[in-house]
Amino acid sequence: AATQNQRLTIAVQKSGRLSEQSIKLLKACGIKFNLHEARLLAHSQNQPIDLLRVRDDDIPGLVMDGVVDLGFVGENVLEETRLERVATGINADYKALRPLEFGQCRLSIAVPKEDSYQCLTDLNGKRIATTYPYLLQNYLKQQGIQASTAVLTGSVEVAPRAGLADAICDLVSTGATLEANGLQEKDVIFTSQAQLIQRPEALSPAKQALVDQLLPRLDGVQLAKE
Ligand code: PRT
Ligand code: ZN
Repeated sequence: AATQNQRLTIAVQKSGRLSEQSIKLLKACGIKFNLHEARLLAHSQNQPIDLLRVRDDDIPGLVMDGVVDLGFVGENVLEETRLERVATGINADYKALRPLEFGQCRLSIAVPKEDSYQCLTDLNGKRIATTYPYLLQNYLKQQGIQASTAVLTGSVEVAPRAGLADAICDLVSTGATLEANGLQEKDVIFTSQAQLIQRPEALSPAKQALVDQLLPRLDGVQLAKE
């Protein structure tokens, strides 16, 4: 495990919306990687740093469990994992190091365009399809709404048409997917961007020194982009 390893282990999404910019940011910080292979682990050529390339959903848990030292992940996935772990009594601690300037999106409730939806209370007794049941139920509870959920890990936007749910709660960036599926965005329940997070327990002095060197570089790269 990373905890015994003297190399700093960083989890990044293997292939998806956050992969390219996570790697690009690390490269801009001067860490060299060769990523041509379909390997799980990629060693840096110039630093004692390894990249672990996994599904984004696995990254918060790997960091919270200390299996890896750092992780690049969307706040939506991070907060969903945290809420799920808190609800099931599993350690959900982590250190937030930096918000990152990519992966921006929002988690929103949307309903079919022809729906007579006026306000959130119209969702009482309804079923909402989502990939984020903890974030959704947390929000509904705060708002005093009782609605059930249908958990789907993909194709959430087709659930109303398929008769599986009355509404959806899904990630939105441009809104094109909602539009293409005859849905309209009603309530934004969570706004998200990518984050760099660290495991809760202290790192070895050598690894901490690497992180202390990485963060100012990362700040410099992000500042330069503004
Ligand atoms: O395979 P793996 O599990 O690693 O990847 P994944 O398919 O679960 O995730 P991926 O790569 O789609 O997204 C990774 C992260 O990118 C998300 O967790 C968010 O933090 C962030 N992100 C930013 C988005 C979007 N924007 C986004 N638009 N994630 C998903 N979408 C989807 C959304 O679910 C919907 O299907 O894009 C569609 C809506 O986009 P618009 O532009 O049509 O509104
Ligand atoms: Zn995922």
